[in-house]
Amino acid sequence: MNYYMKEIECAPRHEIEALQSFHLSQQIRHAYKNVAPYRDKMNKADVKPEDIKSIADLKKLPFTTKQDLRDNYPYGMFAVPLSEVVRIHASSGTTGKQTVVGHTQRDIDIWAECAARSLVSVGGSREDFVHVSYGYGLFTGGLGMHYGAEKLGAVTIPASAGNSMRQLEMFRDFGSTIVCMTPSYAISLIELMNENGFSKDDFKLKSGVFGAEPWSEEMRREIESGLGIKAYDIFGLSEMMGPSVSCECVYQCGMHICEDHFIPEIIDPDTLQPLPEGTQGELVFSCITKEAMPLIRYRTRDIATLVYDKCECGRTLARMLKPQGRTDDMLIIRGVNVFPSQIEAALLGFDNRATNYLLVVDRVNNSDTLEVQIETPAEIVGSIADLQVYEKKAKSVIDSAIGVGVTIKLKEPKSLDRSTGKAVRVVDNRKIKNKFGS
Ligand code: DLL
Repeated sequence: MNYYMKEIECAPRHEIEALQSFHLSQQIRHAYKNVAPYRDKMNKADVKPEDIKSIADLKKLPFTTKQDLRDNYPYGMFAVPLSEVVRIHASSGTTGKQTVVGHTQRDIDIWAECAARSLVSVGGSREDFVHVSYGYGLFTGGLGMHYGAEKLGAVTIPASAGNSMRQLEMFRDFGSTIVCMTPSYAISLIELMNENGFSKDDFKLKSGVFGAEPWSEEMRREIESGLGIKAYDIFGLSEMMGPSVSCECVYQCGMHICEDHFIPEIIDPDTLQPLPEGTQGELVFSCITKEAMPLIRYRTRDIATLVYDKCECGRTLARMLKPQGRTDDMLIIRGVNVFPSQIEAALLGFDNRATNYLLVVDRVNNSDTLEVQIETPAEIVGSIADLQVYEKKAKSVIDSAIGVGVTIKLKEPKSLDRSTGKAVRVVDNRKIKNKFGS
């Protein structure tokens, strides 16, 4: 088994915790001294930096939310003078005002090291050709994996997202071995390969790190068979760093968190109380080595589970199991909580070709409706009887998976949008109506 930093990745738990306690107490002093919003919050909670001596004291600290970052837009959460900042990234702002994140040179170096660690944990080495098809720019996917691949010493291919035929030609001509992209973009590329006579045997690809959006085990199987690779999950958020906060290893049983830089917690999003190991809840992170923008108990809104037992790969770093989605993506349909990822799993379990789908939520006569739009498989387009059977079967598997009755709308083949980045899977018309007060 190869590791990028074995001494950390396989350290005994007590050593990891001692390191975290040390960095946490330093970080709290740094944040209290240099970031007014943290100082104000801690004063209000009657906590002083001296009270935080170890990770056991973490629960004394107030939470930080995306709203705090928005309230202090753009630079109010920075802990260093702007002359120390070498890079800025920003979240897309699709759910409100965008949030800005700064990095010092040391922050960038640590990020690159975490990304190199991820690539090694999926079997990468300096012999690899790392093809980066995440978008480059304020989005962290492209530059994050780019710096990691260079740090590793691999051949880095900064393809960025889009221009999809060219991506396939580059896979073939440049000998790409590891790909980095969103899972939904991988699905679009597989479709394009099949339409244009490319075979997975034309490529030397062996693995890929896919993240930036939730994706199911069923989707993993489609990507693995379509590209002839092992597909690994990678997680991160721009507020903390970007990709490589955590990444799977070759055992594909949860993403190892870079715990020397990030302390994870799981809380109940209603009571805000920490939940025990193995319980699903909201993921909270504290960034304990970030210089430019420390994040203390940041509520990610992602729903996940933490496990701490030693992995078969030898790593002792805590793992987060595949995030189910975000609390703000969860749909409440006639009082029932539904995650889009549950529908994806049921749909692909029924028909593995149904990788492009759209959920349209509405309110009709004061009752919620959920329409699942699926592209009709080309083979059954001409047969009304086959279409009816297909629709009925799709409805029955989804209804029983989520416990709510849905409507199926079969769409023309290729009529739904294809994604090069994060796919839009849900259109919630209720939100639009509510905005206007109805
Ligand atoms: O998506 C960073 C990233 C880039 C991660 C490339 C992995 C690969 P943001 O745009 O700030 O950053 O979005 C962060 O995306 O809170 C999750 O809701 C979601 N997310 C990221 N990775 C995963 C994943 C990047 N592997 C938000 N599974 C996070 C599920 C993910 N959701």
